[in-house]
Amino acid sequence: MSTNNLRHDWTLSEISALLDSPLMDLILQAQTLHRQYFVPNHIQISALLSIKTGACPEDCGYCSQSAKHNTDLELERLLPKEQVVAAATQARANGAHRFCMGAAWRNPTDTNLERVLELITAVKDLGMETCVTLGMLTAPQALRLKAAGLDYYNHNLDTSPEFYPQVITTRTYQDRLETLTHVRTAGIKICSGGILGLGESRTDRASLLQQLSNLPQHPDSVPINLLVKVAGTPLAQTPDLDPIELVRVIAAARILMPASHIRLSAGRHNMSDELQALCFLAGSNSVFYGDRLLTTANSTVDHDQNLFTRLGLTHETVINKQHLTPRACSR
Ligand code: SAM
Ligand code: DTB
Ligand code: SF4
Repeated sequence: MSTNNLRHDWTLSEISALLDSPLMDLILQAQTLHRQYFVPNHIQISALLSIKTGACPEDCGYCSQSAKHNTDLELERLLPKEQVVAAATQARANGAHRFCMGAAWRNPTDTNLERVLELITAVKDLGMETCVTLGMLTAPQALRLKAAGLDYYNHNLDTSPEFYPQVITTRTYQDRLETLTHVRTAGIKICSGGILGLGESRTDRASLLQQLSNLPQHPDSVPINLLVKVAGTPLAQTPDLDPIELVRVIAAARILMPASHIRLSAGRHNMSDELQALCFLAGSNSVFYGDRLLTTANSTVDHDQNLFTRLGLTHETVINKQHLTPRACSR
């Protein structure tokens, strides 16, 4: 199948019908499509580093880094290049081939951006793919990131347009879509997904998937985060999402965006190995890898290496700055 067959006109009722369908049918359809687009049993792994932590002026209700919430977080200014390179080198030694750097900004100033460009160059020199998530971007900023060789920009839609105002009030849905337009126009690959377990309904989850799959191009990478409840945030007391719902959303994302990497993202730390295996069966083929996410714990590297071995999953590594890449098959 070629990527020309990808659809960008999914209706809400079609997506809701997928989410409502019997789980085994949904998983079978997702895994069948997965094998038409990707090498089976292969996952992409990205390491994360918070390069500027906390004191963010946005009010995202789930986030430990918002200055509006009373969380117990140690603030950090933009890290020096040596510290970032050391972290990327360690991530590469652990087996990660993409390094994703996150900054708690509403948007980068041009001075901030200048420093991030240096970090991108330094990480690329290690032979790793680069991803950054810096908040909103202008069109010229996106072009500068592209010129520095940035591979991916992460900017999530987070939830449905309908539920969004209950989670974030300081930045609009439209702002997010505009940043994605600037990133796409600059020719940078898009990483965009959302968070589940915020108290949204199944219809909200369908609506988020509709927004993502009806973008002019499907995001290359779609992170599906499960809320990590952080004490002091407005969403800390939200009831747990039924884990089967996470599996359904992953399977639906795989069906709607068959050529995209679907990343099982935040929340793996609290998931059983069996739930993660079900998510991989449902079409997830990417994870954040490393003992930490941005400010919270992730599944440990030891645990993941053991899990990948038990499941027979393989991934790319970087050796002598050369990518060994069994790539997606028909993209
Ligand atoms: N400040 C930038 C922004 O918001 O675009 C980048 C960093 S932000 C932490 C990246 C994404 O991480 C958010 O959009 C959200 O989807 C996810 N995230 C943040 N806190 C989370 C939490 N407590 N649980 C799950 N996902 C979370
Ligand atoms: C994404 O979708 N998830 C990552 C990454 N993009 C930047 C961040 C998860 C953050 C989880 C909470 C924390 O560690 O602060
Ligand atoms: Fe700031 Fe990003 Fe956290 Fe929102 S998710 S408060 S923008 S760091």
